[in-house]
Amino acid sequence: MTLTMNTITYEKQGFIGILTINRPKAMNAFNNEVVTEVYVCLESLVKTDIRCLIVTGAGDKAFVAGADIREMQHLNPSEAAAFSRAGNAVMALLEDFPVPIIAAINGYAMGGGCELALSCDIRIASENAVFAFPEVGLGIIPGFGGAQRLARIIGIGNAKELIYTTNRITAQDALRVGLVNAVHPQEQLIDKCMEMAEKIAANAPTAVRVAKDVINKSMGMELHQSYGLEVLPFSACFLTNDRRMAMDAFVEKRPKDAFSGT
Ligand code: DAK
Repeated sequence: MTLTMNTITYEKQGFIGILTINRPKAMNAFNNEVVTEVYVCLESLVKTDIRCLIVTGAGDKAFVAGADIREMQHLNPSEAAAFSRAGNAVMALLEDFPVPIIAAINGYAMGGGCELALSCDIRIASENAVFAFPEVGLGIIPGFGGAQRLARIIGIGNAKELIYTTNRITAQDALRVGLVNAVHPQEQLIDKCMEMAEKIAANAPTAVRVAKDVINKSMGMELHQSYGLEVLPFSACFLTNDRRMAMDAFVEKRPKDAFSGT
């Protein structure tokens, strides 16, 4: 399936989906139209057979350079609230999306663009990627859950430094603080992300989905509250043909079949 809208494109290769924010002339900045189209696309993918999704930006300069400042400039408070609600709905949909999402960060990831990446499961950057939270320099704060997610991912001290100073950091610095999982030359970025996506897609689909759900749920809990969270999901995996096939193959010392997702 391929899908082309005004500001996004979507294509599927095997079990991997690739969603591209496509406004390169505006550094793929997030306006209302992008937010709406990303939401519509993601919703339409929830019930498909994809096993991993890659999100990236068009061109070789920007992943997403944040919210569209030209559009935000004219928002009144109620329009700002509507933008906020729509943007947060997209971030929640990404975070709770049933299969893992890899952000392929191919350039500037500023403000809302960095928040978009933070809502994904795994972040892989190209060497030219630049990260920053410019919001307080524009008289606003990160509005798409960035403050909360950033502190959880890179620690509260690093998050506060980035948000209060609006400093730009390189891909290597992002790697050092744990903001991204890996850095690759730009021309290899999508191939490296596809490689990881294929590895994910080759594993038992139900188990991967359940693992994502359990990890996400436990992040909002104290450790002692999350004990036992996996009991029911773990037992549900025992209903799958994939679990039976993989365990039988191990015990019978033969290669596994491809996982069927059943
Ligand atoms: N919005 C609109 N246009 C943008 C843009 C942006 N964020 N970023 C770049 N562009 C446009 C530029 O205006 C320029 O357009 P033309 O002049 O050619 O028409 C074109 O993209 C190319 O940009 P530059 O000429 O500036 O390119 P450079 O290579 O020199 O610089 C840059 C690239 C990414 C460093 C620079 O463009 C830049 O600093 N961009 C702004 C980055 C930024 O401040 N982003 C916004 C962060 S604030 C909310 C939730 C979330 C948010 C807000 C509210 N609510 C809950 C309500 C999020 C806020 C943010 O993201």
